[in-house]
Amino acid sequence: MDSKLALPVGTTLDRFIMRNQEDFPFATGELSQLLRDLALAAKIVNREVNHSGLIGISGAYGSQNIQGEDQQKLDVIANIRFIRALRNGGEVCTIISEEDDEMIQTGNCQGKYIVAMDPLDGSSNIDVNVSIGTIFSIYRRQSGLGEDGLLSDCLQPGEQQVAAGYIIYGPCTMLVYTTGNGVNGFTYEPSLGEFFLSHQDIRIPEEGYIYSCNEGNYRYFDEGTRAYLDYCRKEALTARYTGSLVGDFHRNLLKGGIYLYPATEKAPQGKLRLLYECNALAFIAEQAGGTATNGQTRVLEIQPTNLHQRLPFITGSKNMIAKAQAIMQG
Ligand code: AHM
Ligand code: MG
Repeated sequence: MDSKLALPVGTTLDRFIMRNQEDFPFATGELSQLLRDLALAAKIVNREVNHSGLIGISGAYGSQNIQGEDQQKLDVIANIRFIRALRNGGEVCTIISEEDDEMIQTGNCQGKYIVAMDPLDGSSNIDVNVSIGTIFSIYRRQSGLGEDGLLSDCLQPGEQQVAAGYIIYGPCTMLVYTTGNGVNGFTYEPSLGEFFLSHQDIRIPEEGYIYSCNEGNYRYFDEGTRAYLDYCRKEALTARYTGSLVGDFHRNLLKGGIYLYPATEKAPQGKLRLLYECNALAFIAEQAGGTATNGQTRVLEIQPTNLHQRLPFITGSKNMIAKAQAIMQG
């Protein structure tokens, strides 16, 4: 008999979440349920993403989000799907989303959790069939139960995250997440409708050879950033950049590398958002043995002051980032 036939089918995400919950004797199961709600929304969005070209939902929606960027139809759909799943789940009192100007109150005033999300990141890549992703952060509310969540519940520094993750819709769909106890990756098996554990305890190599940066902005970067990019070219590192943060981050996580989106003359605060994109990826990077900084400060220590705050973002392999910082600081 072919030995592959005898392989077990593997650990489903549900079982994995349940098993981890058993390690915490007083866990009530609410966070587990919340993770399952996110996984359900991910399956639905995965279906929409896969069919988008066929059912007329790729392309622009005709409106702009708070950042003044054109919303794609799938951005809007993904936002609705995730909000609906979290509202129905009941564990979350307040959601903040890259696609919404204000906090979204779910009406679940007994919900202990806050979710920050970018429902569909890399949206400029939707129409051209390049990987896109969902990014999420989960925080415990600080305010008392029984009321809507407060702005202060949403403006917690990243080190307060209780869980964070992303879903990458690529050649296959994966969900990668951490609850502060290492990073695990699950691959979606569409014929069974399940995520299966495929990448256990992911560790980012300390050294790497890939750098991911939009070098088209070279002339708008400061001198330190230009010096670092000159170094990458001199050392003939491998340049890999798709314009989808989740895809670029995921590659570097598995292979070793550095992702940087520095401040530019056009975007002096940087482009990426602290609450919807950077905190989650910083938490995952650190949990996998990597680092994340805005150039001066560890990302997870930054105290947010507004919901849509941006920052320069550098993340990836520990030694590569140390080298980058040394060069950037001259
Ligand atoms: P989005 O949230 O509107 O999709 O923007 C975020 C994206 C990231 O996925 C990506 O790394 C970056 O913006 C690409 O920006 P640029 O096209 O300036 O290189
Ligand atoms: Mg985004």
